[in-house]
Amino acid sequence: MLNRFLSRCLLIAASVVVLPAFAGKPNVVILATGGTIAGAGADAAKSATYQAAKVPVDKLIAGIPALADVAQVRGEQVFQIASESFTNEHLLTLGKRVSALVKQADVDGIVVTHGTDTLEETAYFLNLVVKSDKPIVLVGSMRPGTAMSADGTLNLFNAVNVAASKDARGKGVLVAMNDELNSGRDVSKMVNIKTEAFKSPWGPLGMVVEGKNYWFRLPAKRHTVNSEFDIDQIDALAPVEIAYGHGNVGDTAYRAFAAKGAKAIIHTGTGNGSVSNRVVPALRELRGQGVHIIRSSHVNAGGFVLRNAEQPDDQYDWVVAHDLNPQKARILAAVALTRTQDSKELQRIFWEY
Ligand code: DAS
Repeated sequence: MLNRFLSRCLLIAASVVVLPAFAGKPNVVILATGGTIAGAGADAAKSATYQAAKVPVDKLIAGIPALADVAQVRGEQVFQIASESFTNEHLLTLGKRVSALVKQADVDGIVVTHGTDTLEETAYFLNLVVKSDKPIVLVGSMRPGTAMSADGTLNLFNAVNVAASKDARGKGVLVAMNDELNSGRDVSKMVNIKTEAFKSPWGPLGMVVEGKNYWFRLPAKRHTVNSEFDIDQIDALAPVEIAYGHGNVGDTAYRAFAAKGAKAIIHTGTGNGSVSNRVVPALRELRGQGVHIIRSSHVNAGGFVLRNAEQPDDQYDWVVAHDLNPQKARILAAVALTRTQDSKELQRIFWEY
């Protein structure tokens, strides 16, 4: 009897002692996947010569003591790779881990540290399939932590601040780089040698300065809790490939992709997603064989492809990618094809997401 009484007292004392240390601090989980933010080089004067995906998540966290003032932070090393090597399987594994964590009452926000090369693809993917309004913030860096004026530390500090913020809820997946907060849908890596690398054609959603978020606009397209897609119901993504349009282009790549089983081909067109007259017959033939043709643009500051402008999309039964760049169009097509093969449904999805 006495033992039980004493053990109860100890339990209450322990909870009182531990709680104040983190009383009121949001719980943020950092999922690390590699990239430059985990990179290391031999020379502080060389910001572009280093090895990506070397520093483990616990060392990244330990390198920013100020995080303890922001949130109760813990890390998980999901992968340790350069992001150009991401596959659909990596996306599914990461998406399912994020989905499991955001369901937990003791998780208030998620940060994903990620290589910058395909960060925009992962951000858009999570924006489409994770059904939660909790902040999910992707972050990377353009310089390794060993370089002078490395940007990763402040980027990660900002990302944790945003993930711990109530005002970041319901805004879709966010990308925190260079003090800016961009939508995971819109943002793309526009420059590969500046810390100001990530831009959205339609502008950032906001900024984070000294740990405070300043919002200027909200996402207009469907995302997260308002999405019809759910990672918990997706076990494989459809094979979708991207072919690049240019002067003197032939139809070899398109035919090769179809032969390898592509369910859709993203045509990266010039201008308004234009298609060379040397390629149109092959695309019409492939459409007839059931392969979806989706016209995007390689205009990188904001391609905007309209139906039946450069090509008779209604007659050919093709889809247009709206303002999505080719790599984001691939993500959306790969997710959409898990639910529909109908081209009119695909076009609705491209207008709405
Ligand atoms: N190779 C790049 C990547 O992992 C490094 C980086 O910029 O993060 O995406």
